[in-house]
Amino acid sequence: WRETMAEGAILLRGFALPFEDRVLPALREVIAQAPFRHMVTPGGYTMSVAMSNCGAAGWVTDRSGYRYGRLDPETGRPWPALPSAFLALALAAATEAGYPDFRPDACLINRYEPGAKLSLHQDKDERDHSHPIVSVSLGLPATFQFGGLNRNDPVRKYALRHGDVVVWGGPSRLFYHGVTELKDGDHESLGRVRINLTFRGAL
Ligand code: MD5
Ligand code: FE
Repeated sequence: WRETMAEGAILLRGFALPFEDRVLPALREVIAQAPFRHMVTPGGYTMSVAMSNCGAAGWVTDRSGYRYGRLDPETGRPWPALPSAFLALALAAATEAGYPDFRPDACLINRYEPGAKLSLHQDKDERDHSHPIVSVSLGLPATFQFGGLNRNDPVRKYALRHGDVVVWGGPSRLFYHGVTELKDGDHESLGRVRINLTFRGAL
């Protein structure tokens, strides 16, 4: 159940399953306070993935660029706090992967509906890239693709399913990655969506 995808990238199959009874209700509370929205990229494209955040900071994009901010631009209020169930899951996964000191201050929540995708990109808006990113997959399965440090490096594909957790540290922290168009399906607890939680040390 523990697999190395690349140097520093550890896949923990089903690691989130024991947490799901606490994580799913907490997710619903966060989304009630900070609803999913389709953000616009600096280039003017509306993202097919809908996003929200919780924690001290949240990731946002608009015509002026990408950044982390303490306020939800839609409501003008601070992002909801990280639920204790989210934090417990993130810390347990980071510890399992060899990062016992990881203390996330941001959790980006991605919602994929059938057809939604995330094009190949790097995550580099965080201040300190020595912190790992902990990624939790929930709901419908997705094809995740990741390459290397250069955009044109060859990509490998992985199926990520409900309950899978990936800890991205070391060299893989800055690897190019994306998610292909979500296939339709019906997940028993989440319905026709994939949700991905990414825990980050942003500030
Ligand atoms: C997702 N989300 O499945 C992914 C999971 C994002 C995003 O990419 O930016 O919201 S995070 C995957 C990730 C993070 C950091 C490094 C690498 C992958 N990697 O080296 O491949 O919605
Ligand atoms: Fe990413």
